[in-house]
Amino acid sequence: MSDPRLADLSCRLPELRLLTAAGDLEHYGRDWTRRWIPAPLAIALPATVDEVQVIVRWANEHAVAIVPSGGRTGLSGGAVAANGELVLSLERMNRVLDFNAVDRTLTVQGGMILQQVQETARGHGLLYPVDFAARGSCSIGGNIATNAGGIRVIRHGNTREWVAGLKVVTGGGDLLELNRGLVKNSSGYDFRQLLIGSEGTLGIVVEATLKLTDPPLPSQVMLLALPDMDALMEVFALFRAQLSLQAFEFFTDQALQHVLAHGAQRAIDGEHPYYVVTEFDAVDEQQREAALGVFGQALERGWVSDGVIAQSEAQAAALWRLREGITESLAPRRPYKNDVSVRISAVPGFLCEMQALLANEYPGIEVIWFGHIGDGNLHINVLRPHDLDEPAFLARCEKVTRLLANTLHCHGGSISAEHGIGLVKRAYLESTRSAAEIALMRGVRKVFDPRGILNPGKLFTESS
Ligand code: 2HG
Ligand code: ZN
Repeated sequence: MSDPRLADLSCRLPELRLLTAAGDLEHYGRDWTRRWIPAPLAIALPATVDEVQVIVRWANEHAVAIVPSGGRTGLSGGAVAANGELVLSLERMNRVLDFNAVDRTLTVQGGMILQQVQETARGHGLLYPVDFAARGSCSIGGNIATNAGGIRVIRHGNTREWVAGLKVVTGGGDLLELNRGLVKNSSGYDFRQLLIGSEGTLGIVVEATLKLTDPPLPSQVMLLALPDMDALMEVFALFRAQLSLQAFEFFTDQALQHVLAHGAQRAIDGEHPYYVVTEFDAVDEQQREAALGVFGQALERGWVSDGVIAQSEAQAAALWRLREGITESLAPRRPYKNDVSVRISAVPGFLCEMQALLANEYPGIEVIWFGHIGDGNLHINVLRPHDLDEPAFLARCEKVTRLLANTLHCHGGSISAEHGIGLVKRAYLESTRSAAEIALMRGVRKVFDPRGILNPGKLFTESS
């Protein structure tokens, strides 16, 4: 190791796997945002909690920043290393440590891939219910760091609801064992909850004890075509009142066009402004009949223009692909991403106001709307027009986001619903959190990470 700091780290941990090849720096230094040029100092792949602690202490002594790294599927620049940081990848810490059938918990290392968590739970006849399209690549530690949500929040809530215990290494190098899987624990501040959603700025999640639940009931998947947003909200209210919803997701016709161009199969003929993919419990014939009845009511009232009910698992997967394939289909256009939330009741007002504002201020700009409308979480992807270069596009997007942030502020919403703040949204944090809150956040960070070595620059700038 030519860098004396790395030589010292290798000396302290001769077994530690350290990567410095250009390809590795590039691979581990970026996440799915693709906006920053990766430039980490090196990549460390510890295999034990002890190694993580030694690395953090070494980083404190040498004033080297650490970027904790999972699957790097994040969309807000939270796992980017563009400033000579050490990327601390948890990918080798990916084992199951314990399954407890009585407690219904699964304890895993922080680098375990979400899909493996889900499959392990299934293998025990139980369910880990947090789910989203990046399941095959994202890590549980990253899910916890961003309080990831996804497509089943309407039924099961966010990641926060499913963490019974955490082991974290703080920015000072201490190992904290938080809540230890307890169901009840009224003994002061719950640091576990504070760590969830802290975007790697307070501690590194090395182990998590996850709650599991009953396996899902047999379900049905339906695709609906809708004429307008008011109708969509009526359908949501009707379906929520009459069926037991597992998911209720929406996308626009523009979003659909991108997924179809990317190889998905059209399921409904004609052009409709909005679509919903919904999944609900359908245990027996009676429930399936009831669902058809509810669909019939929506059709009769003109809230739905067309619909399809999946008749097989393959068809259900094909309908889900129309929604889950949107991100991948847009990726080649490197969209500017927004991930916002408002209260469910505020969705139609917010959406109409934003659409009108955007059409007025930025005619011709292509904006793709989709998301978890049943939770009030909308994804707004802005696409670069072919005649605009990247810097000009980004400058325009910043303006759009400022507009969005102001509108969200008026609607009492959040600039990040489930992706985190990261580098992408840190300039807009104050549209969602008050000055007093941000001052407290900075203070908390100082307590957990006195030298500010954990993921600096994400969430907020370090200077003030
Ligand atoms: C989803 O809901 C993800 O599919 C990604 O949160 C959203 O690509 C996006 O903007
Ligand atoms: Zn989402």
